[in-house]
Amino acid sequence: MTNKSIYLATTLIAFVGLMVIGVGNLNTVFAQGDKVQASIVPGATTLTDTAVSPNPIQAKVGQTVVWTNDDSAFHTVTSGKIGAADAGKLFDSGLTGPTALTSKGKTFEHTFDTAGEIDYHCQLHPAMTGKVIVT
Ligand SMILES: [Cu+2]
Repeated sequence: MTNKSIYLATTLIAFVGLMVIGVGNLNTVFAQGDKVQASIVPGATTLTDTAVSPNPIQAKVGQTVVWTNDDSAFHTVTSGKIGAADAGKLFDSGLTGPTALTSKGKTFEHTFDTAGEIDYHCQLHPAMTGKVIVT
């Protein structure tokens, strides 16, 4: 390899690298506009279908719903109806781990890839129910 070809190869690698970084950032920018916010409201433990606002949550295919726990109690966002065989299969913030909504300010998010009406509930307070309508 000549010095010139090494120089060209290095320049090409650097250019491709910058392109990859650029496209990655672009995706991040667009993704931020594709988030739908929902709040687990203060006092949610005593509420039913008003425990999460808004209810239902409206989202478009490909959008990400972000649930924020604005209550002082621990909650879950668990797909399906309580006790259903498929409960928690699509999404579940869970009872443990990094996505668990253990305290105020914690968030959980899920991206909806297909249209439909998806029920969800809280495992700790089964009266808390909600729905996501994806169009
Ligand atoms: Cu709860």
